[in-house]
Formats: sequence, C-alpha cells, structure tokens
Amino acid sequence: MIDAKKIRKDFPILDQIVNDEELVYLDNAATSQKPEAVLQRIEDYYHRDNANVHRGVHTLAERATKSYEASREKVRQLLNAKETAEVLFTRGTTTSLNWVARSYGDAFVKAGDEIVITVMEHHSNVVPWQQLAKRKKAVLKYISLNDEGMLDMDDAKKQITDQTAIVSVAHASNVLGVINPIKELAQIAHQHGAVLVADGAQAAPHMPVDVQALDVDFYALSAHKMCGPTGIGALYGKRQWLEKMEPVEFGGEMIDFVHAFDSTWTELPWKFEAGTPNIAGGIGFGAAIDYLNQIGLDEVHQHEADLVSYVLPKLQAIEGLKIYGPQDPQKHTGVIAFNLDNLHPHDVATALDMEGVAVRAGHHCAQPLLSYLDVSATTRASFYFYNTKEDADRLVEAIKATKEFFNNGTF
Ligand code: C6P
Repeated sequence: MIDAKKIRKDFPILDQIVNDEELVYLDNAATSQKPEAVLQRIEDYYHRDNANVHRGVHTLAERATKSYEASREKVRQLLNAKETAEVLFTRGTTTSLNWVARSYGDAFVKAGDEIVITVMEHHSNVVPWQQLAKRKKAVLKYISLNDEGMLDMDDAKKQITDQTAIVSVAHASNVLGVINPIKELAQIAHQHGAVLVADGAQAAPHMPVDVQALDVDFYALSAHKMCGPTGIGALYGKRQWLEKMEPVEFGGEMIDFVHAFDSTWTELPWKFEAGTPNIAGGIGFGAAIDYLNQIGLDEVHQHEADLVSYVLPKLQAIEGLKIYGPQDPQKHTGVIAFNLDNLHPHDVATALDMEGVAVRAGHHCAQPLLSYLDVSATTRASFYFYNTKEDADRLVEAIKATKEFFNNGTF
C-alpha cells in the first residue's frame, strides 16, 4: 500500500504555501511533479557526463550514450515491448502520434480508406488524423459514447469496417476519467485488417501497460506526466511496421550513408531519430521509470482508485456540481471534470487557487468532446499517487467555499 504522506517527501515542490494556503496539486493530468531522484539524475548527467551521444569515442560520450540507451531499455521494460528497436524516443505523445499519422499514414492509407477515432480524443489524437485524411482523401469517423460517458462498443463495431485502415483511441481519457478497452478494440481493428494506435498519455503514468498483451500496433506516451521531464516521450511500434515506414525527419544520426544525391537510413530505432536527441530528457525519463517501478504501477493504480472511491461520492453530494463521465467510482479514474452551478470553470479554478488548490479549467484540448457534451469548458481535478485523502477533502471544502462565495458573497 502506498504511504502518500511519506512519498510526498520525495517531491519538495509539493511542500509550499500558495495564496496563504498549503498547496494541493491536483493538475496531474496536465503534468506531474518530479521527484528529487529525477531532478538529481538530470543534474548529475550535466555535472559529470554531458556529451553528445552515439558519435564520440571519448569516455564522457560513452557514458552519455550508455545512460541514454539504458533509458530506452527501461521504456521497453515499462511497456513490455519485444525489443528496444521498437521504442523510439520522441518529444512526447503529440510527436509520437504525428509520426504515426505522417509515416504509417502516408505509406499505408489510400483514398477512400477510413480512419476511426473517438469523440473523447485529445486534439493530439484528432488533428494529425484530420490532416492525414485531407492529404489522402480518406474518411475520418468517430466512435460515440454511451449514456454513462464510456465508449459505445456497439458503435465501435459499426464504425470499424473492412475499409478501416487505422483505429486510434486514448487508452485513458483526459476529461471523462475512463479507461478504454484497448485490447478488445485492437482485436476488432485486426479482424478488419486495420492497425490500432493507442494514445497512452493518461494511462502509462497510472497503470501497468503491456503492449504485447494489448496487441497494439503503436503506443504513444509522454515522460512529463509520469514524473519525468518535459520534451521527451516515446513511441512504441511493432517492428513489422517500423521497418516499412519512412522517417519523418532527416539529418544527422539517422543515416547509414549519405551520397551527393541520395542517402540510406540506419537501423531501428535510430532511423527515426534525426539530430542530437534530448539526452538529459531521455536520462531523466529513465530515472522516472526507476522511481515508478520502485513504487509499483499496480500500487499507483490502486491508490488512485481508493482516492476516487473516497472523493467521488463527496463531490456528487455537492448540490449543483455536475461530474462528467461515469458516476460509478469503480469505473472512474483520478481525472474528474466537473461544472459547478452556472459558474464559469475559469472562475471556479481561480477561486480554488485562492484556497491553494491547483486544478485546470478550459476545454482540456478536447473540443470535439466538449461539443458532444454540449459544454464550452469544465473544471478538472486530477489525482496522482502522491495525493492524499486530505488533498481530496481540501478540494471538496474549497468547492463548497467557492459555491458559498459566488452565491452569498462570503468565503
Ligand atoms: N493532455 C491535459 O491537461 P503531450 O502534450 O504531447 O505531452 O500530450 C498530449 C496529450 C495527448 N493525449 C492525451 C489523452 C492527453 O491528455 C495529452 C495531454 C494535457 O489534459 C495537456 S493538454
């Protein structure tokens, strides 16, 4: 069992006063905080080992390369990919999804083919497919939701057809707090000869992921949502596809031989990684994975489930508070989007900030979903393993105080 109070000591940033109140950080879906071990590892790299990777023969370059490539192995283990050749370092989930759309899409999607996504996707899993559909004259289709706010699997079976080339779905939603049945969707996609792309930005930080068991063709993730630095993430892809795909970027590091008018590419995974990579980021990502492994992603998942079981009924009991997504705590992740009376979510988030509670407000980069839900914005609290029941209580109390303030003018 996670002792969140003890774990919080690893995150010095959490121990601070904001607007005269002790900080309660509930914006983890936007980015998580980084433990001291990750910050230290990045600092150590710059202090001791800083050198470019893959090219130098001197000791520092060898050390930097070894640490950077060791992180790739850590990502492989995290996802249970078969080999490190299937793990590409990217800038994060957005870049990973763009690479699939650009590279796999350009190679394998033809005019009239279907690309199937869902109404709950983040813009990073919408816009690259819109662009691909335009380039290829393909058809973009959406799977809708059921009354509970979960993916409608009957509709999924209707939308995915023999014309479908790509199905791309969030493993976990950044607004509705649901986990999607990726394995079942992969089976349906494969029955129709399509590939399954999973956007793991909100799943990989919170639960064990096994890309072989899920049988996904591609899996995208960001380090910064899982205790790592910003500007680094990964794309898992099955070797059978990566081998046939062209790189998206060209230049140093990714070539085998450059002739005056033509070039050949080096082997996987480096074929996709042009230019000097984010070395410190990669090393920090590895340190974040070490840290999460030490805690255990099963434990992380369980702790968040316990917090949701604790806080969701308390939120549901607040009159005028509408929660989006399933109302059953067993079906809801630690991402809780809501609206309070007729108050604007930005006003709610500002009022919560005055109480020291950090949440996000807006469309959460999911405008098609918000149109579907017929709202322009929501307030969103998102929990992680270092949050406590006291944090949950502070959220509930701050919402009640906000309601009181806007209705009666007093805090
Ligand atoms: N969502 C949020 O506050 P990047 O920015 O590339 O690391 O991740 C993009 C992304 C893709 N898919 C999902 C499901 C996501 O939630 C995100 C990032 C943040 O909800 C920032 S908009």
